[in-house]
Order: sequence, then C-alpha cells, then structure tokens
Amino acid sequence: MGHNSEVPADHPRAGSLRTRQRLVDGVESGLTSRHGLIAHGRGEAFDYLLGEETIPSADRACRAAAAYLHRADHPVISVNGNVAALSPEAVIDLAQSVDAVIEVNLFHRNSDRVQAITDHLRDHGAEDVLGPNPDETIPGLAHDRAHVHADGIYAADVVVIPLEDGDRAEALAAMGKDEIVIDLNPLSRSMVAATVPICDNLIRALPCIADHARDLASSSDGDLDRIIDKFDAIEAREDAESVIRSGPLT
Ligand code: PTJ
Repeated sequence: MGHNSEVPADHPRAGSLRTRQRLVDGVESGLTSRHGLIAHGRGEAFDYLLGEETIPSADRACRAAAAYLHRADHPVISVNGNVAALSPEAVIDLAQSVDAVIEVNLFHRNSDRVQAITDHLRDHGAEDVLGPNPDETIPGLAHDRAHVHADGIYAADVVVIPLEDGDRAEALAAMGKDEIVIDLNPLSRSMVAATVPICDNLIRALPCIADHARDLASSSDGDLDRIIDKFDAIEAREDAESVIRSGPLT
C-alpha cells in the first residue's frame, strides 16, 4: 500500500512523484483502474509543459465554471477512479460550495470499484454519493459507461467532468447539458465538447472552482450571467495551447 516515504523529500520532482504514488495506492486499494495510470502519464506530460500551475485563462475558466454551477438547477460532479484517488476532499468541498450532487461514473465500470469509490468518498465526509445501481442510460453510448442515475447525471443541467473520455463528453453535450471539463489536454474531444473547458490539473482546478464559488456566493443572477456571457471557450483552449507550445517557463 502506501510507499510515500520512498519519495525523497529533496527530489526536484517530489510533488509529481507523490501524485503518482497516490494513483498507485489508488490502484492497490481498488479505487483506480490500471488504465488510469496511463491516462495520468498523458496528463502529466501536458502539465509539465504548462509549468504545473494554473494559468490565468484556466483561472478565468474556473470562475465561469463557478458561475454556471451557481446558476444551475441540478449540478452534478462526476467522479472516476483517478479523481477519487487524487482529490476526494476537493470534490466534496466543491459539491458543498455549490450544492451539487456527487455521482461515481466509470469508464471501466465494475460494481466493486463503484462501491469502493462510493465508500472512499463517504469516509472523507460526503453525505450523499450516487454510484451503485444506476437506473438510466445516456442515449447513443453503447458501453457500460452509459449507465447513470436518473436523479444524478441523467437529470443534470450542468455536469463537472474532471478527466473524461471524449465519447461520453460528446454524448452528454448532445443531451443538451452544459459540461465543465477539466483536462490537461486542450485538444481533447472532451475539451472541444465542453461549455467550460478548464485546461489544468484537476488537483488544482477543483479547489480553484470552489474558491471562485465562495467568492461569488452572494452575487446576483445578473452578475453571474455577465461572467457566463463573457467567457469564451475557444479562446480558453487556444490560450492553453499557446502556453503549452511555448514550453515550461523554467
Ligand atoms: O476510473 P475510470 O474507469 O472511469 O477510468 C478513467 C480513465 C482515466 C482511465 C478514462 O477516463 C480514460 O481512459 O481517459 P483518457 O481517454 O485516457 O483521457 C484522459 C485525459 O485526462 C487525457 O487527456 C489527460 O491529458 C487528462 N488527464 C490525466 N490526468 C489528469 C488529466 N487532466 C487533468 N488533471 C489530471 N490530473
């Protein structure tokens, strides 16, 4: 299980190594799929090029995401095996700050892992988690990942999807949902399908959205709508791509 002590504290990439270790621990404890390790490797290459920080355009996207969540009638946060291993506290904090439902939804779905993630989130203080026994399906997706809850993702008007496969993001967009996608690859199909694409590590982006949500908690609907109207999804993705192309600032 935990081998965090094996990460030398003075290693120049200690933070990144500790994050990897959290995912390895997640696989060993049955939260994360082995495919999740591969997905993380792709993500961390982009993160390296972003300078491993929340760039200003991603921060603006987080603020727009918070405005969408406050304006939503039924916001839902979708959690998979990587998110559960990396940021359980941040998921719960965001859900509380915008009154959102948490739903476990997996690409490589199996009932043991759904249950393990549900229990893990409850252990971290989540009161209500949807996961086991989904009772609806996303139209147009022939796969286990189509299974969702009627009271959760199926009914949501705004869905937060940290780390997602492109097919499902496209299918949810086709259902007319506003999607807040967090993905380190600004070119991914999920990001192209997103209403609010946030090009950042979910470890940083989830708390960033929650901070903006708290800051906007007493804003009028008109003020929230102005933030939403001003946000430009294409500009956000293009800015992230140009930062990545210019390489790390070190
Ligand atoms: O737990 P499951 O079964 O739902 O499985 C989840 C995985 C991640 C295996 C599944 O969704 C998958 O295969 O994802 P993809 O299609 O490989 O996409 C992963 C995307 O997430 C890539 O574009 C990565 O750049 C990005 N990514 C990886 N780690 C992070 C990330 N984006 C933000 N924050 C991260 N920490």
